[in-house]
Amino acid sequence: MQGIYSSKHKLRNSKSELCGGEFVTPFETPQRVEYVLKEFNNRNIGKVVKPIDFGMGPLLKVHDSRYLDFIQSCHTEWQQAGNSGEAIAWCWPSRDTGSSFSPKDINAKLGYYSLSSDTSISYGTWEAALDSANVALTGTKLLIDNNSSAFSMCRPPGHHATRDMFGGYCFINNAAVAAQYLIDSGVSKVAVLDVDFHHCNGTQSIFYNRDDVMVCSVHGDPYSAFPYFSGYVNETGAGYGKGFNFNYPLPPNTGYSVWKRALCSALEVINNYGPDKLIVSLGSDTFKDDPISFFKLDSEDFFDYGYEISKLDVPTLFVMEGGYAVNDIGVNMVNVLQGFET
Ligand code: 5XA
Ligand code: ZN
Repeated sequence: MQGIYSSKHKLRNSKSELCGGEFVTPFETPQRVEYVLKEFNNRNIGKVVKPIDFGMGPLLKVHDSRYLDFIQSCHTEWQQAGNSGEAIAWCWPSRDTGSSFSPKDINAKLGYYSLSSDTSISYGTWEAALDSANVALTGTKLLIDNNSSAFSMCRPPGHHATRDMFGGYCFINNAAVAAQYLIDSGVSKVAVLDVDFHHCNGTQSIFYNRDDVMVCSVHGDPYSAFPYFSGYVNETGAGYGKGFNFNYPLPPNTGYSVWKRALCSALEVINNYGPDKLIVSLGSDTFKDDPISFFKLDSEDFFDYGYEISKLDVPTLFVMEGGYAVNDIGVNMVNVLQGFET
């Protein structure tokens, strides 16, 4: 399996995250991908290639153009407004205004285009996010050209980013951009399986009305976990998408046997759908020592579920999402790939 890696991810190196009422050093650090790359190479999983530049076209198929302009210009605009720290949203449109208000002030734009205050926009964020999408798209192209599987070492992650909102460390929805690119390349049916600890609110919302991209997610119950406002069982799609969205929320302290049962239910649903290609949003924050999550998976469980996914026998693109136990992130992520290749 080939890997796709860009050193430009290092440009995303924010210094501030609002967590538990305090500013902390962000959990989503540059080290994460470096450890994954190291383990991928140590275990000789495959060749590692650099991303191709796909331009803005594939991103505009999934995201609002004003939103992308905002992410691109935000840090500069923030500084020009006289701010010295990183750009952090702090004021949101009130739900009862319900207007199609177009924000002008940088503070208003931050609130308008964000879904949480954990994610600052720092120097280099746009460049890193753009190349993270290219990393996903290059993996997608490998899937199309070679009909083989690939691993896109995306950073920053993407699955919380909606059509026009950033948050949860995500700016461009890499998995959604990849899925849309597959559809635009003539693939009829794509499934996205999200195994990150957190519900993929962004991916879900982007494809919620569609039957050509099925979305299944196994995650921490949003009654107790970010993103709190989506990821419930009754969210099953709408319109043409009715019956093409599946959520498997699980409670605190869930261990592997229960988690695997939910995964296998999702795999059965995907198998019945019969996708031509599969995208796995791969987060290792289901690990027992993850600092911001509450599942109890061990490192060897990652190998086992990689094998379970391989039974679908569908060309698969793994897109890196979350996972913050940095000392174990390489082993856990690469275990999935090795289990898949067994
Ligand atoms: O998958 N999403 C994440 O790992 C980010 C969660 C952010 C919570 N502040
Ligand atoms: Zn996560």
